[in-house]
Amino acid sequence: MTEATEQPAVPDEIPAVAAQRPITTVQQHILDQQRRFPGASGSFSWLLSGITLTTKMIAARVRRAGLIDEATGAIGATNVQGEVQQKLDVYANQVMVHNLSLRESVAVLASEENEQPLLVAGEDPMAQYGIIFDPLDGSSNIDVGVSVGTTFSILKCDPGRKVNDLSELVLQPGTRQVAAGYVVYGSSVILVYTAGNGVHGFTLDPAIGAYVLSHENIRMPQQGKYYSVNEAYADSFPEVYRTYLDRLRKGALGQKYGSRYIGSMVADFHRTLLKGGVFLYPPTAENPDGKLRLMYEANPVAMLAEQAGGVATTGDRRVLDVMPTDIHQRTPIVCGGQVEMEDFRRCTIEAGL
Ligand code: P6P
Repeated sequence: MTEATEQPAVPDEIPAVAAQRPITTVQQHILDQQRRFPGASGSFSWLLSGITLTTKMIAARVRRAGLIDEATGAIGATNVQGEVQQKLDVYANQVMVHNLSLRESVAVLASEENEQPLLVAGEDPMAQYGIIFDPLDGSSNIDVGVSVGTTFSILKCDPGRKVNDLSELVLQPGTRQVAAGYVVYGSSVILVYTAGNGVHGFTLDPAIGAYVLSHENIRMPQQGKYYSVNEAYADSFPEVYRTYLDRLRKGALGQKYGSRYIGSMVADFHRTLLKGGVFLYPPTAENPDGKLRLMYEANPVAMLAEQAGGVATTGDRRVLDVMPTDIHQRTPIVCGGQVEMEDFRRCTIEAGL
């Protein structure tokens, strides 16, 4: 029988807490994940480092909103969406495009802030990914200190494919996402991502400037306590939504739900992901197709929800199955735990939808 090898003693100079709780950074986590996929190159982790670097730069500026002129207020222009651009919208978009363009595996970038996608591949054979993102979602909340976020969706694409319009390279259903995630700039800065193997959260440790694993393998609770919707538009919601919300308020699911609505999708979804419940943005009179964008808001959120055991629909079908026709197209979304979403499905059936 071989001599059991002595476990090497933990060197004295490592503080006890470090020995008890090893730090896992997001880069380490990605590399560990990639080891599960033979043949996966390190290009994905290098690509993701472009996103983590960008969001650290955004976080640094969000944290100083109110102290520096560059971080608050509007620039006096509107973006392709016709929305007033905040200074931080422009900054966040510039750093996201710059940092990701330097990653040789990136072929195409599509941003909420740019009408058309950007081809950044050049002739590099390594270029295989398209990244669709909202550099700063909910930016109108910055001046009042409310959480904002960055969202991203990563697809494989072939920059060599002859297309009439660059959008064709990334107009793929959400089921084709190879990864998706967000960063919420809230009471702490948290990166949440999935590469199809569960959902994992990393908190930015300002002491060391690194995203450290803090929420491994997040599971959305089967049932929560809150619904999250902008009730100001309730009169114009389709009837099935009003019926559903009424059921939640009156205890039809075994408890009377409370309401939480921050008005920043990333923050409202992050709470739903961790605590359960349901987040919804229904069709309204002002936005008959819903307000949220399919490619860089609904799809990332839907992939995360499903990977965490939740459900995400457009109201009548799975978000991830929608075949997009425009990178900025909108969609209604209902996204939550199994219990809430089963009841919503039942309401749609009873409504004959
Ligand atoms: P409303 C922020 O502007 C945003 O795009 C999402 O982050 C958020 O969920 C939604 O719009 C809020 O819209 O109409 O409720 O103000």
